[in-house]
Amino acid sequence: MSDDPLRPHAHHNNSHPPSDDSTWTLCLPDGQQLAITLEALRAWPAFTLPAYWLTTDHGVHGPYQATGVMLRDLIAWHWPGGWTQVEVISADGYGNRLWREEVTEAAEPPLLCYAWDGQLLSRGQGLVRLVVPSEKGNALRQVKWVMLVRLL
Ligand SMILES: Nc1nc2c(c(=O)[nH]1)N[C@H]1C(S)=C(S)[C@@H](COP(=O)(O)O)O[C@H]1N2
Ligand SMILES: [Mo]
Repeated sequence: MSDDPLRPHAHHNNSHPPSDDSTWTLCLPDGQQLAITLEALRAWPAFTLPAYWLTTDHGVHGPYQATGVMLRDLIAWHWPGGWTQVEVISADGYGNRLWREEVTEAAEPPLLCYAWDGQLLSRGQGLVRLVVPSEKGNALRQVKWVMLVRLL
């Protein structure tokens, strides 16, 4: 969709964290907003992708064992009702839209990731970071510094 600012996003890589705070907000279809701290995220059941390659225009990093919470779990725990898409937006205004099938039916699930190789990510590394394993282009979907997850 050419009128969708979240997809595709203009190619840009900000390498400086826009803030220090890794707390993000989950916005539900009924307007409820829940602040999710890093501690809360880490307390939920985690999932580890065994080999995540970050493919960017400035090189390929990896493989990492990427640990986080599956987006589909987070949604299921908070919203039993219907939804069609989820917007993941960062503190620097970067964003990505995922359609429901991409979240619930992906063989390798999208994660809100907080650790690589068992080490907590630094804010500079993008904490909390969206990992979309199916995207192997310019890392346009690998949103760093997630600030808002809006379910629609
Ligand atoms: N919040 C945010 N996330 C972002 C970007 C950005 O500018 N802001 N750039 C994307 C792009 S284009 C790339 S190549 C990767 C770079 O990730 P890295 O800095 O960990 O290598 O982050 C992606 N996620
Ligand atoms: Mo990129």
